[in-house]
Amino acid sequence: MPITPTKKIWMDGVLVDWDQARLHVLSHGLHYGTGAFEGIRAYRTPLGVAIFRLREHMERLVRSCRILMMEIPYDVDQLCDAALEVVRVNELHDGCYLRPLVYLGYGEMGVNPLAAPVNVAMAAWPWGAYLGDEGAAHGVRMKISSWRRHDPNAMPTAAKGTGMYVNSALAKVEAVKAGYDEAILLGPDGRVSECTGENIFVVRDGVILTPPPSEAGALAGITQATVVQIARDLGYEVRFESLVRTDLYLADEAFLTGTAAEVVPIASVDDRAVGVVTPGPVTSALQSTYHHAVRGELPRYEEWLSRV
Ligand code: PPE
Repeated sequence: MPITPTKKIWMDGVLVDWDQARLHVLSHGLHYGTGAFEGIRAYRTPLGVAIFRLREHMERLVRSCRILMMEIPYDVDQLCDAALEVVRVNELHDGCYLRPLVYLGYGEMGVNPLAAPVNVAMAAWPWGAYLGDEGAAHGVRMKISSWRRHDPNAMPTAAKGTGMYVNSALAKVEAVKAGYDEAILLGPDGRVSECTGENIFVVRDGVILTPPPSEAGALAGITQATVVQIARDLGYEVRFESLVRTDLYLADEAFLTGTAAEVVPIASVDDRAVGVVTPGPVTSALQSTYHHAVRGELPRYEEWLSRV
């Protein structure tokens, strides 16, 4: 998806012009995928633009870096302040997507990362529907990938590490080239893990099921956790449960969740239609409640917003 340039990018504590946000071609992270990132959204609310679940995202960034043994020279409060500043200086009053990135910079070559500098950058720009407006409204066509998700002893699946996204890109390209919108990856044990940039849910007999992230080798999605809470508040039963591919084929409804994607209904998996209408009633209720919560229209979820 194209990027719409804004004015300033925060780099190691300094706001630099968008076009000047450059780094050396021998930066460690570019060669070895040694970095961690977040994807965060801000939305226009009746009381001004607000970042959704900012602190939870920055806490996950810090956890990712702990796993990767990269010491961030900022604490969670400073990272949150930087994010608020980036939205403010770029005057993104209608909302935006934020991309904090921690990466090993220039100065060391060779796999051993320990002496490389840890750099931090944060950019924000307006970003539309990740899987398209049509997908968000009428559902996406999914394909189970021939690529497996990482074995947690090969790649730390709890970390949102930059290098791990080679696996996502391989699966995404395979799905798109075959005419689908998005891929579903199975874990090394054959159970459903997640998608290339989203978690997955199914609805069966009125119960909402989603794979438990750590067992499934999936990222513990903040949108997944948000939707679980919203669903329980709406009175649905929600269970974290392992799924196999036929659970997807036989689901009454299925949907994806992610910061960039938001809540997106699944129309089909491997050319088998999911349910009778897309979106189904449960998906619709969750999609609509999420839409209102992130936009500050539901007082119950006010604590999830950080006003800029
Ligand atoms: N799994 C993966 C692999 C993933 O990348 C994401 C977020 C999720 C699950 C959902 O996590 P959360 O956003 O906390 O609900 N993917 C981010 C990056 C997408 C990209 O293409 O870049 C995102 O949604 O911002």
